[in-house]
Formats: sequence, C-alpha cells, structure tokens
Amino acid sequence: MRIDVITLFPEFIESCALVGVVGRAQSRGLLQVNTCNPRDFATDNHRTVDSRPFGGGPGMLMAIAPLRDALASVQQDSAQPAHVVCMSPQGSRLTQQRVMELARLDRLVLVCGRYEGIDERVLEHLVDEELSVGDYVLSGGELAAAIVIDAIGRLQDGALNDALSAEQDSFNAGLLDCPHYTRPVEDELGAVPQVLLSGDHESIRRWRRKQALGRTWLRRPDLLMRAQLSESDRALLEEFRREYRAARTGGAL
Ligand code: 9WO
Repeated sequence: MRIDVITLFPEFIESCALVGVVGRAQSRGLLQVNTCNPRDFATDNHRTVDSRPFGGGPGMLMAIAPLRDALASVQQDSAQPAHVVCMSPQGSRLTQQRVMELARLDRLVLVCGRYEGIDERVLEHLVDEELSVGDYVLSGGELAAAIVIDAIGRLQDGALNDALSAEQDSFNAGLLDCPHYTRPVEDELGAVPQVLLSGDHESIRRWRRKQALGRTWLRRPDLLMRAQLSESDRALLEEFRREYRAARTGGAL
C-alpha cells in the first residue's frame, strides 16, 4: 500500500513512519509512506502557502493553489485516482472498522491542514472524506495523519497479522482487551490470577473473554450496546457482574 501525505511538515511524518511496526512494514516493502510539501508548489519569491480569510477574523487559511498542485502531483502517479482524506475535527470519527477498510486500498492520500483551516472548496471538490481522530483541536492535521498511518500500517505487516488473529485483536470484536500479566508470578504489586498459570486453555480463554466483557461493561458501555454477544458471552458477563457486585459490597462491609 502507498500513502501520500500532503503536509507543510514532511519531516514529522517521515520520522513517525520510520519507527516500530510501521517502519518495519516500510522496510519489508509492504507499505510506502511518501510526503508532498505544498510549499514546493508555491510560485512566489516567499513561497507563500497561507492566505487571509474572506470575511475577516484572526489567523490565516491554507492557500488553494499550492494545495491543489500538490494533490494533482501525487494523483498523477497512478491511473486510478487515489482516495483523498483530510484530517479534521469536523470529519467523521475514525474507528477500527474504518481503519480496516482503508487498509485494503492500494493508495491513500492524507491532507494535513495548518493555520486556521482549508478553503471549503478544496474540501468539497478535491477531498473525498474528512476524518477526525477525536473531539479536540490540534495545531495541524499531522499528528492525526500519523495515527491513521500507524493504525493502517500495522495491518499491512504480515508477521503481526499472524500473531494477532483478527478475533483476538482488541476492538476487532468490538470489545476492550482483557488484562495481561508477565513475570514474576508474585510481585509486591500483587499476584498473577491463578487461572493464567493453570495450563487449562479453555478456562484461560473463558477468563479472558469474561474480563474483556466486564471491562467493556465498566469502562465503555457504549461499545457493549453495539457488540453482538453470544449466549455464552451473556452468561460470562452476568458472572462478571455478580462477582463485581459481591467484591464491592463485601469491601464495604
Ligand atoms: C479550530 C476550531 C476552533 C473552534 C471550534 C472548532 C474548530 N475547529 C478548528 C480546526 O479545525 N482547526 C484546524 C487545526 C485547522 C486545520 C488543521 N488543524 C487541525 C486538525 N486541528 N485538529 C485537527 C484534527 C484532525 C483530526 N482529528 C482531530 C483533530
């Protein structure tokens, strides 16, 4: 997969795309992250990329021409037009479902705004979709683009895909992840739950599923509402709730 990022800060995106699983996906040729700087398409002596908003008000907007020319230049590299996403708090919220859909594309272009924003006509005519990574305002779209690249990039990596079967991956089932433990078995911070040491794989699977369901119920009831739960899931969640209530009332007495 190829991802092009239209950004005034290409070094930021390039350094993000070099590290960890995403960096490995790039070095293995599974992912290619390119940057394109609108400043390289500015035509005046000062290489201007900002412009004053009509109607007045504080701040500047990104000028149309350098942005349009940068987009045209990355679109020229393939016969089929690439899907163009603009990172924006005005966009629809990014979900793991949308990440999995985007990860199947051959090409993706991420447009990163700076200043107070982008001329609406660029969004209407040159951008296919606006995506938000959360309900907060950043100083630009680059950090949000890095999130998209990371979430997509890890799905391109073959080794990781083997290690995490789709079912086990947090959120793939629409639930939060279960708790994890490593050595030592006994620590001043506490002990590892006995069941994980039992070697009884069916009990371990049930415990993990119960914890995932219980945590989702406690922390993200909105996710639980939308999850498709089997009969055994409902029974496990009821068990969790009963134990949770018992522990709370027991603790209070
Ligand atoms: C500023 C602002 C102020 C009050 C109410 C709404 C507002 N929206 C913005 C805004 O979108 N500013 C942008 C800053 C202009 C272009 C780039 N910037 C940006 C992108 N900030 N945050 C993002 C972003 C992108 C994706 N997901 C979350 C945030």
